[in-house]
Amino acid sequence: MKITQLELYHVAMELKGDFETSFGKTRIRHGILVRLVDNEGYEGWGEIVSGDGPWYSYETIGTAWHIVRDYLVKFLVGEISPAEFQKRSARIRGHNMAKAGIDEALWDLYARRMGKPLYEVIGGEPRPVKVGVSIGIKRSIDELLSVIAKRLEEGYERIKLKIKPGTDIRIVEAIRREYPDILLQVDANAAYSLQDLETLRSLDKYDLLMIEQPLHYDDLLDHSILKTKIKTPLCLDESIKSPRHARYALQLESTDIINIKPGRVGGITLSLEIHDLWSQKAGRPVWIGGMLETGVGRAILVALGTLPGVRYHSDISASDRYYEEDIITEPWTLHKGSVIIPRDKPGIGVEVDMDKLEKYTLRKETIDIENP
Ligand code: OSB
Ligand code: MG
Repeated sequence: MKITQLELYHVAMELKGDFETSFGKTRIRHGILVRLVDNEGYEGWGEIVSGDGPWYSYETIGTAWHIVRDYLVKFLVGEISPAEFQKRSARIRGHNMAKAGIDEALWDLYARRMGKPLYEVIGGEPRPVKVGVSIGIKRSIDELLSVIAKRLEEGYERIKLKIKPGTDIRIVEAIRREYPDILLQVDANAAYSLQDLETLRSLDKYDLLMIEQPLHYDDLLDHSILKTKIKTPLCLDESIKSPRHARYALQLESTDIINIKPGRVGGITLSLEIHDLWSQKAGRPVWIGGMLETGVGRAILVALGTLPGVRYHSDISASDRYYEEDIITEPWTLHKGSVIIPRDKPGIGVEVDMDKLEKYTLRKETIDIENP
């Protein structure tokens, strides 16, 4: 396929409520939508999940725009495929979120040209995807309990709680008292160190599915030490930045489970590599993580959620968990059994509502691939 045009949209969408993690609070969610057009008029969409600041990772809207505009577009010249893009863009060190946006749009375009749904093209199974909901840090336990009650009523069967030092044992204890049997897990977003071993160990009592990224965002070694000292299964998010990191984590025994986020690891191609290494070769479970994506990014998560190695509920909630209004024509909805159903339409299976997209766009740029 031959790409003729690339469009970037910096969107700012207000979340229904604050989303607070150990690294900060988000109310307006920033992201970049990527649209590619080929010489036959097909389009492909991707989403760059870098935030408004270097909090979850070092990437920002500004760095991603720069990397796409000044470097990645050059790799789109001539005959291109998702695999060819990997080869060409491997020269760029890091900037995985920027690369992921382009990689995803290429996969969408590739699948639309074949007239097949993306999930099928990447080797997924035609089945609903089990999903849960990620709940931010709240001001009080009462507020947290009422949010959880609402989410359970909506049909989410698995709850992920954000924790940080001082807001951990107390809240898990309160939730377990109210709900002894729900599927519950916690995510620390790198807020602890091995000094906090006693706190982390006391979570063992609460029958958690896993604890996600308790230690430093770059760490694989301390996690391997922690893993021998606690019973709760460990899951890594921030630390697994590439298939290489997944291999290190396996060798070092740093974690039981990996949360695969296409944005964090550089896109679909690399997500598939991590999935294959961790689940096919190592026989360990993975699940798909989210970054508060719009319906476009969410569609990519849904496709990845159908992969055979995904054996935990994924962080892919319905559009209305995040936004009053999504930018796609048919928002993602939750179905009975806590599932989201992949769509049997070509590519990512959603259409962007261009009026809505423009409404939330702060900045747009169109680049002619042959004459950038
Ligand atoms: O650590 O998984 C995380 C959102 C933004 C940044 C990091 C994380 C998250 C979530 C939300 O937990 C997952 C989602 O519902 O998109
Ligand atoms: Mg996480």
